[in-house]
Amino acid sequence: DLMPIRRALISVSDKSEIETLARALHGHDVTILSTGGTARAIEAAGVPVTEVSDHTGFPEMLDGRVKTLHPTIHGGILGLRGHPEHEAAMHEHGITPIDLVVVNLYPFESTVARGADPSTCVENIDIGGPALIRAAAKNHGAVSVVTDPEDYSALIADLKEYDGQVTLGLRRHLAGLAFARTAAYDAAIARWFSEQSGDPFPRHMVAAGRLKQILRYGENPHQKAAFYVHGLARPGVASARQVQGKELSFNNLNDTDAAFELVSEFSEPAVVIVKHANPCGVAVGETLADAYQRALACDPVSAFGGIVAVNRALDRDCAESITRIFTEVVIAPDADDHARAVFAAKKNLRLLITGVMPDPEAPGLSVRSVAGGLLAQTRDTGRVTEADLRVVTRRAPTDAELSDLLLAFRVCKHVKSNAIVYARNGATVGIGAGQMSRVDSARIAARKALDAAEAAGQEEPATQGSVVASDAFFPFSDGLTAAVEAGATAVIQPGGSVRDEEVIAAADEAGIAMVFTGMRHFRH
Ligand code: 93A
Repeated sequence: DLMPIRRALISVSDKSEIETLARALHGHDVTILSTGGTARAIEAAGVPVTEVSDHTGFPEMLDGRVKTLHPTIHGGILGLRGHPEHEAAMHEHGITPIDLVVVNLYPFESTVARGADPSTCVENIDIGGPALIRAAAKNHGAVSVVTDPEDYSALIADLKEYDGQVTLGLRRHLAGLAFARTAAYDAAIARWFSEQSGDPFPRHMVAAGRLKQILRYGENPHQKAAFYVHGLARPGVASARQVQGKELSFNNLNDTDAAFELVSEFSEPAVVIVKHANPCGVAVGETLADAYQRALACDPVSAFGGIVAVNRALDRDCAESITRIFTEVVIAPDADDHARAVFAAKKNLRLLITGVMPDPEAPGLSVRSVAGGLLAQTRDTGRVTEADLRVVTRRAPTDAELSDLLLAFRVCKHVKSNAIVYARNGATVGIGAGQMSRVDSARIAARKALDAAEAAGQEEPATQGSVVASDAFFPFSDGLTAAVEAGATAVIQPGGSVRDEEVIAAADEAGIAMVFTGMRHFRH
């Protein structure tokens, strides 16, 4: 099962650790073949190297598009060892075996991520590299293939332990990694093409991603879990830098994503607190600290152990407010030194910094798994503005009501359906989420506002004089009636029910204002 390595082909774009590898191979008397740039890097490390073009007698050509695509190379990788006909054919054509292929690919993903123009992206589609990798992985019975500097140490360890040879176990493992790499690489290319052509749903849906982290467990301790990220990611949990705190859990990541996506909807200073993937408080304010206090007031009981997202650099005031109660994760585009010092005193709190906010209107796909497949849809980039609203009641909303209506409806978009959101003065004051019946969500939202008022020693709940949003139309007037009883003075909802007339009549009778958005925001 052990195979000696006598000749290696090295062709890498990411040249990190290449000297270490070249020296180790040289130490085992391995002959090294290499392409132009890689050969120069290896030579610079003082290790002898033969250019592929000298080995094949055929020059690199077409701006490097043809470097290793030659039968002398591919025959040397693919020929079966100990197979009389293969060996005779190789001998006849002067092909010598290549026992190790070390290739990492043109950086297509990062070229796209940095916003390069299309022709630069295309030039970074590697053709020869994947061919080398796939050939070596197919012939892993004899050949080793390494596609990532991370794996150099495992190879070097085998060579050392087995005196210049590699075990079948490692060759098999590396072959699996190799095919996963070329698959993810082509997936990124296919995704780029479908983005370019504006076709979000190609014939084959490929989920490109690199393992970022094996998580301690999944949603529950008996489930295994991992976090995959694709280099083309929007700013958020996948790209964030963790400044401090314990390791993030599966649920942390999911909740943090929900919080950050919601807070990115607002242009004014905003704070979102999330529990179990639903917001339990959202507010905008003059400052983040002000917004935080008002977000917290919505449901202080649920906010305990929550995830906090903000859309501005964190300052000391806001950091001090956040750390007054137990908070699992804070995510922000940035944090100043004072804020960082405040958080540093809370060792377990996880602080994530993204550098930038995501664009809420940027196109993209959201994907979820179902048994035996995936459901893919374009992101919900729908954003209702004042111009989209149709007043359907005798009374039109006041300016103050209007701005709260728009806020409440925007929050609704990020609340599990059925969603009912009460808001007042730029803050949510009652959120009902995830119920099978809309009227239950309305009642729960009002009930939570009552509880919050009681806990704060206030006479009446903040739903008095609030506005209310519904993520989908009210099928009956009962949901609206529940909102009126809670003290709502204005309603925002998509409209479009066969019973719209009944619901409008109930609103008029109660003297409240109602607007239709014409857009629904289910979220499940
Ligand atoms: O342009 S290619 O698709 N044509 C080739 O024949 C080829 N062979 C290796 N790109 C090719 N490569 C890639 O060149 C490797 O995958 C590696 O990423 C890169 C290394 O080039 P250099 O050694 O000149 O820096």
